[in-house]
Amino acid sequence: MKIAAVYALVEETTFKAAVRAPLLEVLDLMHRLGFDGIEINIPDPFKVDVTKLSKNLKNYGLELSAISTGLSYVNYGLSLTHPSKEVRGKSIEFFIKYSEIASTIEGSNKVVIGLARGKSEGRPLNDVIQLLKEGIRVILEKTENNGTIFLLEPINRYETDIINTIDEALPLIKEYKRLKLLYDTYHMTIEDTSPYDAILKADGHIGYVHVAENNRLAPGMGMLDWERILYRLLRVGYNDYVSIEAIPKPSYEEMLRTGIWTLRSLLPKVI
Ligand code: LER
Ligand code: MN
Repeated sequence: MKIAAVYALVEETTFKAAVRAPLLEVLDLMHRLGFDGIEINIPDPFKVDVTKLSKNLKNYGLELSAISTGLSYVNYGLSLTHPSKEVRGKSIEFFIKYSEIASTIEGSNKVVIGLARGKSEGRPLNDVIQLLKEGIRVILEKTENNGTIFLLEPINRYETDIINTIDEALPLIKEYKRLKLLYDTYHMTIEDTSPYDAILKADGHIGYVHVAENNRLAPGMGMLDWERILYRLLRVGYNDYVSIEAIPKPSYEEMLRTGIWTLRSLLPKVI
């Protein structure tokens, strides 16, 4: 299993569960702590200097584990289910560009569909799901040549009302070959009977994993049983990235250090 952490490529945002500090400082620390990759949450993919970013990651020996996209929603209000066709179109354009970046930078070639799916905003849920499906269909069609895997993430009810559980995500995921499940321990602690059971439900469909405690701090700073989580992931055949998506408290340095130590020290036990 490989370990990454989420970094927000942005000066200002209300998004809390990511590292936010000067990029080179963060890359240097992650390299020294033994991280394999970094997940980058990018607000506007058209404003990224991809060559420079790619070079920086390479210099510090880190892969791009995935691109997350929630900041396009948090910072600019873009979503695949927005009531305005124009805004939905813009969100689709962003996803196509995210996919281009993911396939250019060395790494997993994966793009997260998290908060940028939007919210129902009072519309019938079925109609909103249709919009989401249509958006995903267009994105997959237009990115066919680069083979990017898209990751649909069930998110807890306090952040969205569209797809909160694995059971709700699976029918959609089964419809498309390049759409996989993003299992997030924090959201499943809120939404499922337990985050451990959720892994069994997702059997065979997990394409990526976000890890944080019940309180959304780094693994090791809360109540979850990480040995059980890692063991179950391996048992259902998931052996790729686990990406720490946690609130950087007491400091981002401590969050990264405790997170990777907790996970790394358990891995030899569960294999
Ligand atoms: C995004 O990966 C996520 O987990 C959301 O909860 C963003 O807050
Ligand atoms: Mn997540």
